[in-house]
Amino acid sequence: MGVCCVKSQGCDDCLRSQAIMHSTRIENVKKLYKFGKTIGHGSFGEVRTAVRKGCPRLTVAIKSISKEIIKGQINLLRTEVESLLTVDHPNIIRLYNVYEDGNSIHLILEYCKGGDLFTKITQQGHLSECEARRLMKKMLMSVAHLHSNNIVHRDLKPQHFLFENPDDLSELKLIDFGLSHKFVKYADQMHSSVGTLYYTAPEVLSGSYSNKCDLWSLGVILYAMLSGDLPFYGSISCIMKNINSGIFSMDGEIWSKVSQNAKDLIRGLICKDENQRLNAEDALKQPWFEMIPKESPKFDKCLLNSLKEYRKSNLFQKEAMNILAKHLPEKEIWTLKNAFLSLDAEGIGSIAAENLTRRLSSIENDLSKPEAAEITIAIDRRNSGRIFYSDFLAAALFTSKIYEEQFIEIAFKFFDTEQNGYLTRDNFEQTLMNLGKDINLDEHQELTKIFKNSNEKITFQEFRNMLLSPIYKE
Ligand code: PIT
Repeated sequence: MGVCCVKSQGCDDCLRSQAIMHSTRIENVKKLYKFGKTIGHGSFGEVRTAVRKGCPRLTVAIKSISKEIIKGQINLLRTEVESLLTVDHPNIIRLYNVYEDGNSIHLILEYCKGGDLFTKITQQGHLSECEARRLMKKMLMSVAHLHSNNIVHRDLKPQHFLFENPDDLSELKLIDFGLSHKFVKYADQMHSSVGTLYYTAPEVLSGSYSNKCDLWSLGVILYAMLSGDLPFYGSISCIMKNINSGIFSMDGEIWSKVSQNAKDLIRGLICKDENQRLNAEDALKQPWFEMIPKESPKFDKCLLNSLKEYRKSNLFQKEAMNILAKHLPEKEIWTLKNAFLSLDAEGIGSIAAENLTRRLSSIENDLSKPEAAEITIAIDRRNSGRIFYSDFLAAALFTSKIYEEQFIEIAFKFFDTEQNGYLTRDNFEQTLMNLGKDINLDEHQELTKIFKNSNEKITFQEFRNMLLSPIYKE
């Protein structure tokens, strides 16, 4: 050990030897980000804004967890990170990266500047049915996505839904996966007591529950949005007694103006019997949501062309576009997001590969079924038979050039971990590893070729060319 290890901010080697997470990047985050104000307190730590050095327009939220405090509960943090890396949905906060230094673990997260749903409800008293419907659909979609990936959140409450920006039509994002949990479908029920009481399902109080507990909480949130009240309130013992009875009222002035369809949905969610309670997919099919116009997917020439060209892209281009896509603000990808959601027939935030293939070959006469399948396979980066959101965006953006050039620089800096102005194969592979992405043998060889072509160092100019003149010649 060197002299620097006496201090907590040691050299890279000593930091590495103190690492407690498996594949996080050992880095002094203060070298990369300039920290700003504190914006919240997530589970186990404080959340601050930060600006990426060299990218003044890239603001992120950083949740820093003290290693001292997390000691003994490191598995909870690992599950939190694992959950965040698994999910990929427009209504779930993005985790960009995880760093570890001498004292802390830092989660680099998407920055939402519109405040939380709790503040909105308290400021407005209660929300209109139209607004509550729009927001509840997004909440259910985020939960359907979690559950389809075998993740249960366990701590849903209005404080954990953030608005991306202060606009009326802002996107809503689910945060705080500190209590999230992987569950095994149809197998063991989960045991332990978590969450905030008001929103907690009766079976959680008794310690044995499934992913259905999230649906109960969403029912309580919907109740709160429409009335500004809580279905179960009072002293702790009173709340627990009422939750256990499952009995609540929707009487009074406010409720007289609420539609029967909305009340039916609340009753379908705040339902004591888990087996009778709606799941997220079925809740989305309830009549209350029929008022929201269904969009049919718009495949314009530009989108179609981009998907077609993406098939010919190399691994480097695919992963770089994925990172770029993840950093684009909502307003830049609004139409692509809606195209994705309208293809998502099940409402679970991923598209079955065969659906995309069918759709592609039906809209484009000169595209054969095998060619359409080839496009789909190229987009299915997880080899899972399902297309995930950021991979779809990456393919849709590939030749579109609808994004501003600054985002190419942001993507480059993301891989340029040593900040030396070029990317090595190590930088690239390490970054993918941190994101939980495995590279197979074929991909390994593909990377060897790509880096060999650039003398083992990819400069920003070369990186930019690969993204802007997409069909990169070998
Ligand atoms: C923001 C703004 C903000 C808080 C957060 C993000 C927190 C995010 C978060 C916290 C977690 C977690 C995942 C995300 O597991 O005010 O952009 O504990």
